[in-house]
Amino acid sequence: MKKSVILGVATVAGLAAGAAAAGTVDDVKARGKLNCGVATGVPGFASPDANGEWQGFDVAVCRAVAAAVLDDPTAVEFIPTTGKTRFTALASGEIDMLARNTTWTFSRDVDLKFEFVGINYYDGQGFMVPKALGVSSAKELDGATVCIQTGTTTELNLADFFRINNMSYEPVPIETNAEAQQQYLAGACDVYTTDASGLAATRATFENAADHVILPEIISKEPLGPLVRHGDHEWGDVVRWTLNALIAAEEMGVTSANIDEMAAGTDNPEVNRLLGSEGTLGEMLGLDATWAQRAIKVGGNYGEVFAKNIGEETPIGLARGLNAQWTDGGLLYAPPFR
Ligand SMILES: N[C@@H](CCC(=O)N[C@@H](CS)C(=O)NCC(=O)O)C(=O)O
Repeated sequence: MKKSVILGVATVAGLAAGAAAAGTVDDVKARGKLNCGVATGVPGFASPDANGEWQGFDVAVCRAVAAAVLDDPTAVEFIPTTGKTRFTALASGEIDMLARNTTWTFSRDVDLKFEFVGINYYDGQGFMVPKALGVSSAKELDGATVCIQTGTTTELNLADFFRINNMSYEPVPIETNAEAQQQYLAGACDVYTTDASGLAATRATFENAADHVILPEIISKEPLGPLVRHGDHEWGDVVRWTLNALIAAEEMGVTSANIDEMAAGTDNPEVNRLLGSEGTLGEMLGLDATWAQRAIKVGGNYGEVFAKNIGEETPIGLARGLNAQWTDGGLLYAPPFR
């Protein structure tokens, strides 16, 4: 008798945990808003424009998910997070997902219990120095003072790099990219190190960008991507396949210019499944047939989002590089829509 009571309690507890863990899609729908964690400000990736509207490459992922789930790309509460606060914000449920220059690592997955749903930018850590310092390689940085954002992989890679090369450095710990920029320009540190994309974004805002050089060494792998909490697979699937939809759309030639025409039906069955004129992929995801269409319409396919926010025609000027489609020699490779 006692045993069955205990079992009963355990089962209910298990179910309750399952229900709570599986509820983010429903929570977002009930709230009518997606709580999306972003950076405090990295131009091109996530920053508010002159009208206070969040813009950027990471912001675009939040808006695409809101469009897919809520049919409204503006139904997003953007929650700025620092390197230190981002994981607590996600673990506590303050945010539904994090889309913020965040590197997929073993310990963030296994120990912190987050699920990276994909990679939206393949990056690596670099160094920026004032030209006047006369340094041309990171191996010449022995004894340098280094501005470094706390709670990041950057901090750890820096320690590894200097150790491997038998060099010493003095860290100048900072909390946000804005603070790093300010400290670096004020000469509080000789070097600013972060993800190379972040260096390009930061340098683009300098009055005299040409006075600063990004050194040739890339000392780490920084696969950046959106993440959710472990345990809620339905929600993980929604975010994962929304990102994949943007990537696949580029590969399949679906653009913001032709999407309405293609949505009516094409002679490519995978395009039809992606855009919902064939098959039931939306239903499988707990959404409707046109979820991916809405996600793609917000800012276009992955390539359009890249070009508009951080690409070579923008002040940030990033080349596609590793972030080209696999068909162009890059690493972007969305699994099949079938
Ligand atoms: N990718 C690294 C570093 C991420 C990071 O915090 N980068 C800085 C420099 S670009 C940043 O995004 N700052 C945003 C902010 O301060 O708002 C990580 O995941 O730990």
